[in-house]
Amino acid sequence: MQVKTFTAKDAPSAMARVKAELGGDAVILSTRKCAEGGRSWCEVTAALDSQPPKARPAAPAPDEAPAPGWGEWHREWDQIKAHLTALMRPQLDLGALAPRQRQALEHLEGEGVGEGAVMALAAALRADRQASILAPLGVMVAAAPLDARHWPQRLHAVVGPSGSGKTTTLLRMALACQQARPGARILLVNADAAQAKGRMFLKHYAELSGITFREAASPRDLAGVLAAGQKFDKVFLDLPPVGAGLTLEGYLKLLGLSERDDLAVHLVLSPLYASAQLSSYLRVYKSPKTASLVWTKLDEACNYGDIVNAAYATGLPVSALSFGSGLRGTLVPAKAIMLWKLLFKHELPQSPIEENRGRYAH
Ligand SMILES: Nc1nc2c(ncn2[C@@H]2O[C@H](COP(=O)(O)OP(=O)(O)OP(=O)(O)O)[C@@H](O)[C@H]2O)c(=O)[nH]1
Ligand SMILES: [Mg+2]
Repeated sequence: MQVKTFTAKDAPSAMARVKAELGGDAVILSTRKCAEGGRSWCEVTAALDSQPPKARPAAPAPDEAPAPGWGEWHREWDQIKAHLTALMRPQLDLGALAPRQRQALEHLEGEGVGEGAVMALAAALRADRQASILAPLGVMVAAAPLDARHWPQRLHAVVGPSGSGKTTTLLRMALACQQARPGARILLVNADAAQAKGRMFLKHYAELSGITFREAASPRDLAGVLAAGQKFDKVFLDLPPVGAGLTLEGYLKLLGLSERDDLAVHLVLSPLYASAQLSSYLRVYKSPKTASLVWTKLDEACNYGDIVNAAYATGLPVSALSFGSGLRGTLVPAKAIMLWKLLFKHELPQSPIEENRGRYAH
């Protein structure tokens, strides 16, 4: 992430410098008119995502990580945490921050970012009044774009709540892989036997695209399909929502997948859930194998604070963003700059397909 301040005689000239140096993808963080000794000028601070972030977010401290299991005490613990945060809030001297840092934090709060994450960001900013909000935010919310370089695993599974967009995400992942690696042998496996619609959908598009499709109705079937699928370069696995009273960790054990080191599990979520619901999903679906978060239905959301909340609670990077129900041009590998545009400008990622450009901006 490059953050740079540009100075020019007026705002249009400063913006022209931003565009010339950082290009059209730059996000404007602040614009300031300055005057001194009869001289006036304009300062524009802009950011550009130049490289994937080097540092993965630090693993959350044990007391921040979602606890395994499910029960009444989770709700109580959430309430205790909320009270503690409310008590700590007055200690958080936002006045010690630079105005633009404070504005950025207030914007994030309005966006639905929870108090825990806001306080952690404020604490990081207090150390440096010059620092851009994107510095601590980039550490808290990492992007690991869903491509072969970042995700070399052979087996990719999607998990998540019912209707979150798992099946459509999986199919778009398989199609993107086919496009990126023509000739690659790809296997699509449906292990969600209860969902006739999703199964037919996957089967239909797999056949149309020349991708091999298999079904597995039980853990035994799945073991057989995966064993027989050794010759495939990439295997994409559609898993059903985890049943009541179970956690993903337990469910993966049941399926014989918990020890596989060629497996990456992507948790598919949308920012449309209430915050208690999101916390409960994160508890259920955080497991040693959960490797990334895929955000869907961004086109239907009115704010995006949950992207920060989920990253803060789990320490997981965001791998892909989905912003439409169609199959083409609606799922993109996540980049940090796309997250900042969502959070600060409500701007959806641009579709890679020319004819869709601009359709989704709001
Ligand atoms: N607007 C919008 N709709 C989406 C997006 N992603 C998926 N959908 C739609 O959401 C609905 C559910 O998607 P699925 O992929 O079937 O979700 P699922 O998680 O597999 O659902 P179950 O298998 O029933 O648990 C479908 O109508 C999709 O077209 C998105 O990014 N934006
Ligand atoms: Mg499905």
